[in-house]
Amino acid sequence: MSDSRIPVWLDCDPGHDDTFAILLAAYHPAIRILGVSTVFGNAALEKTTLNATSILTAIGKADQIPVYPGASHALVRPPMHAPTDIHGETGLDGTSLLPPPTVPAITSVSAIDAAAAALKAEKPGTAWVVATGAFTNVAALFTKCPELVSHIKGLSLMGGAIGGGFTPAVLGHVDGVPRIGNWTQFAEFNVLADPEAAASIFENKKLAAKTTLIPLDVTHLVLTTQEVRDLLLYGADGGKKEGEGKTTLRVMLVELLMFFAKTYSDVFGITEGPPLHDPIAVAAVLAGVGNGQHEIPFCDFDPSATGAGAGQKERYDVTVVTEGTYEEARAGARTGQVIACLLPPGEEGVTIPRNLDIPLFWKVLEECVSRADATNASAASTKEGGGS
Ligand SMILES: [Ca+2]
Repeated sequence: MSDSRIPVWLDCDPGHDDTFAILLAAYHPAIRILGVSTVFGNAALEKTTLNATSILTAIGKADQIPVYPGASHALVRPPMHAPTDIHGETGLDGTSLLPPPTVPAITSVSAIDAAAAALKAEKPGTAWVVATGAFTNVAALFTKCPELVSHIKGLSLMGGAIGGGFTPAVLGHVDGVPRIGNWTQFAEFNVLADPEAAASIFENKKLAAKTTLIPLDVTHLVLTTQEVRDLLLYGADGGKKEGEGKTTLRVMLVELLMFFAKTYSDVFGITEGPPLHDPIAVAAVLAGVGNGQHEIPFCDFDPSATGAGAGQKERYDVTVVTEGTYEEARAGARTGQVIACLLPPGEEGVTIPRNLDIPLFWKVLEECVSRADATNASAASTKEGGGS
């Protein structure tokens, strides 16, 4: 029987929200994760790599999903790491329940070569690359192996901020100044961390036509409210069923979210609950599941358009501001800003959804936590049964 699941390579920089991207990619029944590569970002590369292996251990997948350390700095810039008030000293502060990794990262082959080999082993037009950190590894992958552009099915990126009322999301204020970016007034972290990498992806028109960009304008619609945190902590039935809810994994996940909640409230003034960016980029690969429908429907048209433009698919020409240093960006330059221009109807370009089915997204994510709980429980009982 052929495996109809979607093959996915996940590049990330864990990171609180990367944790949920890994969980969704590892446990969604329609996704077959090929491997994980890591990149600098939320913390230095050694830390994001350690975090990736710890997360896979926590969800019972360490022996099945290989982790490869990738780039420790941008293509042409020094490394830029998130300040410790965003993700903490480790890049993943806020819980003591993260286990030490049982399987180390693989360093005998480079992340780029491992990703290329894994993707080429899949049938043409099937595999996705998802990136939820700086786009350094992804840009290097398609530069080294340009033939992969026609081979893959798609590229899904979490990054950028559009602004201008692209969605109704609140993007926040810092020091009383409204902003579209989460790192500077204009730039989102993953793009600013390596603007040249982002630019090289969007300049490649064949690749751009296969790319879905999930900007802050969309992720800030997906807030981890108290209700969502309760769902993740107690499960879909509120923990009423014997032996369900509040497992170590669930407590750990919610502790990570709570750390993020405080950050978003303290730094960005978003008090309803923190946005959960990265798993949305994983959810976007589920196009084509179930008779061509999204498992989690995304809206890639302007819902407010009426008349002839109503329901018209939107595709964008995307450019990135690469002028300026990180320091100049901090001082107000537009470095790392993403500029999206709507293309005429029917032209190919980057897909930038404006919304998704958010309650369904949370339901699907919780189901993945449930599956991870079952895997962990089964591993624990095997251990007990084996007497070792
Ligand atoms: Ca990330």
